[in-house]
Amino acid sequence: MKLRYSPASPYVRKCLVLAHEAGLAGRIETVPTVTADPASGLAKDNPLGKIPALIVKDGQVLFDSPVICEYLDSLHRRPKLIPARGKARWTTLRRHALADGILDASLLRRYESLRPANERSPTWDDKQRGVVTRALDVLEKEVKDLGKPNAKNTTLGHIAIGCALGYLDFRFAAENWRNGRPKLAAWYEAYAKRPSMAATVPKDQT
Ligand SMILES: N[C@@H](CCC(=O)N[C@@H](CS)C(=O)NCC(=O)O)C(=O)O
Repeated sequence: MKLRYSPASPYVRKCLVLAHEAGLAGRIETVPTVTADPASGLAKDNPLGKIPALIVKDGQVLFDSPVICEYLDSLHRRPKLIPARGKARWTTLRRHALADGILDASLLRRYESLRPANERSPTWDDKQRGVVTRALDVLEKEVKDLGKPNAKNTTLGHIAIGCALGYLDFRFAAENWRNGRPKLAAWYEAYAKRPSMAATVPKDQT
């Protein structure tokens, strides 16, 4: 499988962390892709022009990280990272959605910050920052339910939350999301040590 990839993308990271947890990382060939570069050919693979995009055996291209995660989770025989049914499934999907919401709002803020100063909207930035703040406050309340970060209880929900917090450290370190959220900070400190997270620490594409 080939994965359209950037080491800076938190959505890509989510897929790779899941691949590591599932024992599939060795089957994924990463294809460094600069989304803004038309020569990358990305639009041919994903008309939405986004990474991650996963090119599978029969040539089909899967995109949007939730779809890719679902596909990868179907390929292995370890305990599933997306529970098949029951409360565990809905809790996992809700956590995934909450963490992706943090990412979506943070990416909007990141893109806004890269626009020329006279085209930026502080109102827009405040709105997105508010989204992130509210979601983090919910996580601080719910983090006790995540349990100890270990291979046994890891789900896509945990992975997505870990990647979202890692992205805040990567791009918004000065805002220090840990302030007032000691329980979430402690959980993340332990979770970030998982080999799957340590192997995928974000960095700028060179
Ligand atoms: N919902 C998508 C979001 C993917 C996304 O926004 N990726 C960013 C990189 S972190 C991207 O490709 N941005 C390029 C663009 O929006 O033009 C997913 O979960 O895969």
